[in-house]
Amino acid sequence: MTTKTNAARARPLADSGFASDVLSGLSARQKWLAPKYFYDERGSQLFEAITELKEYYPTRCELAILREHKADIAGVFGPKTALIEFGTGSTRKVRILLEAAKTVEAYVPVDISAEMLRQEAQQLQHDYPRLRVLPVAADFTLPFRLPSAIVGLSRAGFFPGSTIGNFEPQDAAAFLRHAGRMLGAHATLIVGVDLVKDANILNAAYDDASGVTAQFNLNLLTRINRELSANFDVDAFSHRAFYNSDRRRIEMHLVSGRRQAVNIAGHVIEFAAGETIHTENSYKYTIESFGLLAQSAGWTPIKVWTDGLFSVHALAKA
Ligand code: AVJ
Repeated sequence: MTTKTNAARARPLADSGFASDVLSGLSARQKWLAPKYFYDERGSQLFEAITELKEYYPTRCELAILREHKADIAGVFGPKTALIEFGTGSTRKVRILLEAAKTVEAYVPVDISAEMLRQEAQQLQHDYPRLRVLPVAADFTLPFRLPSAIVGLSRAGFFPGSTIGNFEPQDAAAFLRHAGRMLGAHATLIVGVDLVKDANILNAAYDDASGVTAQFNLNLLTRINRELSANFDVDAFSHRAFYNSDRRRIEMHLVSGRRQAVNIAGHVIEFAAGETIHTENSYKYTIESFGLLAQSAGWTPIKVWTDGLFSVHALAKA
């Protein structure tokens, strides 16, 4: 047995998924990496900084829509409701709904990052002593077991942030179907969705003047260097983001500034000058196109709140 095999065996399971995803993505003809890997500690901090940029409107718009319409949004929940949030980073958004949603008796934040989840749940429980806060550490895209303490409550889902934009449209439909199965009959679902708009606004939001989004994108290479003992020369790559209007998506890439070879976990990956790694898609919808997608996945659009830039949809089981 070689030393390399031993090293690979010795890695904790959680890392081996990252290593094999990176190696398979960088072995494809169009090199690519999954955007979920942006969010190590530094990446999460950089994303927070993105949400404060003047060019990055989605977070600000969604918060304003939630604040302005919280009573209306809470109005779609049943009389005794368990609110299940898919992929809770922070509880900042759900807190706005909880202020208005007096019929919510239990809150189930679901997130893969167990430590952040525990802290957020504990703080929320402290602030809402009468709410049953029941965190579930799980990958929200896969089936998970709901806490037995919510039996007898009607169920509503919450999926803010336009995270759904990271999925290919067919995967977004598959996710909505999965959420429908998890929530059961008569459920409702509140989803935040970024809208198609002028390409200049979109391009600025993903290529800000101060370069924070560039740092966020490039941090993926720093993370690979650290966690997979790779040797990317991060300065030899640059950030590229543009709106692909045919596919209604922002694409983010990392562009190799020169021909180069990189070692990653004992493998060699070669780059031509100008070759890119496709690191993210952020799909944009119209109110209508998202409604159709939801319908194709077993949901009926019942209400939508928008400021023209961003939208919050209420869906009910078809
Ligand atoms: C967290 C997926 C909603 O697509 O706008 C922000 C991620 N990427 N700037 C988005 C992101 C670059 C963000 N989502």
